[in-house]
Amino acid sequence: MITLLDYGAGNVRSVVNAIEHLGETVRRVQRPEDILDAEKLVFPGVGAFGSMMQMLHQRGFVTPLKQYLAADRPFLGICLGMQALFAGSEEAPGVAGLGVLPGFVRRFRTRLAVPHIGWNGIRSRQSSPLFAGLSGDEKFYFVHSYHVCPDEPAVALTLTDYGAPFVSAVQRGNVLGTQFHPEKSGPAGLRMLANFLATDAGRCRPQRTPAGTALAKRIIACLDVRTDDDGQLVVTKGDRYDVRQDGAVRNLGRPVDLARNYYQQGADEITFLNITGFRDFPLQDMPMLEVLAQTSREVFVPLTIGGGIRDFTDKDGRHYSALEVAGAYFRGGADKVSIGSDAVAVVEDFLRTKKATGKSAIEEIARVYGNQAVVISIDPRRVYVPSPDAVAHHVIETTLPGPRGERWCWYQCTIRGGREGRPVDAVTLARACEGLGAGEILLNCIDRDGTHDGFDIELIQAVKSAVTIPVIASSGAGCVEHFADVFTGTDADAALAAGIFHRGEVTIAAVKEHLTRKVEIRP
Ligand code: 1PR
Repeated sequence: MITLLDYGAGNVRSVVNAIEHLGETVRRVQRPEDILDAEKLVFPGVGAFGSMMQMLHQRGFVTPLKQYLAADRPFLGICLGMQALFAGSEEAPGVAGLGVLPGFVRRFRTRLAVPHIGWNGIRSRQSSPLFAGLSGDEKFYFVHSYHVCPDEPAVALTLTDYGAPFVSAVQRGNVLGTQFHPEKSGPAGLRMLANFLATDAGRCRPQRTPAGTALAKRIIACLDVRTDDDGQLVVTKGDRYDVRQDGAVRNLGRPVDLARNYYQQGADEITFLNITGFRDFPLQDMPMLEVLAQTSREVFVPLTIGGGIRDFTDKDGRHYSALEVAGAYFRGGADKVSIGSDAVAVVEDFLRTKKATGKSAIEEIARVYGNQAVVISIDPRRVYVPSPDAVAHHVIETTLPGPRGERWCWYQCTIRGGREGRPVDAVTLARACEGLGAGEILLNCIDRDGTHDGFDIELIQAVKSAVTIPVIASSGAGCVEHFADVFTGTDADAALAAGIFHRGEVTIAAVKEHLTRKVEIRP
């Protein structure tokens, strides 16, 4: 029996799912005494350092937790749950941590993007029960802006490089902590969790210790989901966003089955887009929440869900905020939500008024769940113009001239699944959303969607060079070479594809094999 310290701040479902998947039962701490009764305690910190400590105090958990840790009983802190062990954090000046390990938590000082999001490696510094069965070449999923700086070098269990080395796991006796999320780190993460759960795990080192580690470029499988004409929830796929063939919605499979298959093939992330979310309200579309719940029981990599994340008033006059919709998705097992049409409306308002209201979906969700949880899905379409100053938008020079030989174009944002063009360009939208608190851009391209012509390199590089947050290149992948092209031709952080995976034309494993030794990837 594993005891889970859940102080009610958010989604710890994926940790529960991972532990149950490994055959253990989970009991949640209800009362302070439950901490001292634990055989093994897992503490997946969620949210921000200050609010975490406040809630631990309010619920009377601090004293028993310190007693438990002082007695050197088995403990695994994950992310913020590891940071809590230290004296305090720059994230919450003046708030004391548990102070069990000497040292402090500091924000990354690097020219690289912060938060540090994605799959990175570890370099072991000592032996540990966590390492049984690891080769040392594995990558684990990170998402954080702060990292621990222990005063005692001996507690550093692993280092990871991001601009400079930082301590990515700690160990003192039976007290262990990881900055990365084992529950979201695929088979390697499950292995590490299983090692913690095992009663007889001896200490060892991974087979090798790499000289350095690097953040991987991510390969993402995207599932566009909607109900077909028979009312079944299916994965569909558009051709330049037209999902109908001979009048019927294309049906390429069942969402949970495909997601499981992509996880097994090595997808670094899975994205679900509820493509009719703009007209149906997701909280009345419970099958989508069920898809998410089922997927998160079997798929241990980050899950993003989008479609219909906006304020909504139902027919009885009940108002739901975008934050409530997002909250339902996070509780259902999502790690990130993606906002499409509503982001365009927010940015149009922002450009008109030059003021952030603090109340937009982007700002509110980022405030409560963190910037890294907010993805902006952009659906742009190329518009050719005769000269760079023909429109008041971000115009780029193109190597693919237009029908009248135009050498210039801009990328018009659309809403409602490409049905309506709006007077804002993709570069401006991405930059504004970053300013409002978005953590990542999912950059589609209607002209390329479903074409197999390759990613729109010009669009991707224009957006990537305008923001510091990660950009996911999407639309047009037709073969493994296109993934190498997008990673060598742009600074995209991830590449997403749909049609070629759904039709079995290319597997994720084949993409990774092609990228090996050309691009840093998760093996
Ligand atoms: O506007 O917040 O409700 O979100 C709706 C979401 O649904 C948006 O993220 C929007 O991109 C998506 N969406 C709406 N209509 C469609 C459609 O296809 N008719 N799908 C749609 C967009 C685009 C990609 C696709 C890639 C890769 N899908 O995600 O997966 O283009 O495809 P490929 O590899 O086959 O080329 P809101």
